Amino acid sequence: MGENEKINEMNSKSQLTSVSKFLSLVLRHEPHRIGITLDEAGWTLVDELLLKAAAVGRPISRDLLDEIVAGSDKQRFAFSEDGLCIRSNQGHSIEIDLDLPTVEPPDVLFHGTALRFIESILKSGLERRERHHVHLTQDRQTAAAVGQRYGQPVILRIDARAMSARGHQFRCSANSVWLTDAVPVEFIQVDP
Ligand code: HQG
Repeated sequence: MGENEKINEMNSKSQLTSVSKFLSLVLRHEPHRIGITLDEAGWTLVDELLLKAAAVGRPISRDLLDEIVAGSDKQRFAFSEDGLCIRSNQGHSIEIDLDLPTVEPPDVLFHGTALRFIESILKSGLERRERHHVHLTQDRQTAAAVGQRYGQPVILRIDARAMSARGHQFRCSANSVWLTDAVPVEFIQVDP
């Protein structure tokens, strides 16, 4: 690959990341920022989203949007069956109901966090903080990457089977993020 092609590829990747972050912001946290509304399940009209984004100086082509929805490493967003609406698959802080059924979790789930949070987590368990749920993953690698966002990563191993046996409920988002209300300390082990 030539130098120019490399630069073009880097530019288009950083454009994808930047638009994806913008979409996370308006589809999970602050739709009012660009004057869109989400329905009770988090959906908004694609055409309106694109118009309003352009109006605030963040134009997104339909092709780019399709690429982000189809190709995002984490499948953060989804189109409705008729293709008219879009929503974030998880991660909201605003009040919406994704309407996911409760399901039996795998025996073990992981949560990636930072070393500086450990003392507090081992006192009060995992809390959902700004989001609707505590986010867990089946994949250790993913947990490590999430933990890395905050500093020195620590991976927590969650005894999901025991939690479920004690009546804690689990849901799984369309992009395979496991969601639960809270994880009490007794189900948490620091993964070596
Ligand atoms: C921590 C990404 C101290 C918790 C990922 C985390 C995820 C505590 C932070 C999604 C605590 C909350 C969500 C306690 C929890 N004391 N700290 N008692 N309880 N914490 O961002 O799970 O890229 O709300 O460990 O894949 O980090 O956005 O949650 O560090 O699915 O699509 O408080 O974000 O997806 O942080 O990340 P967050 P998270 P996207």
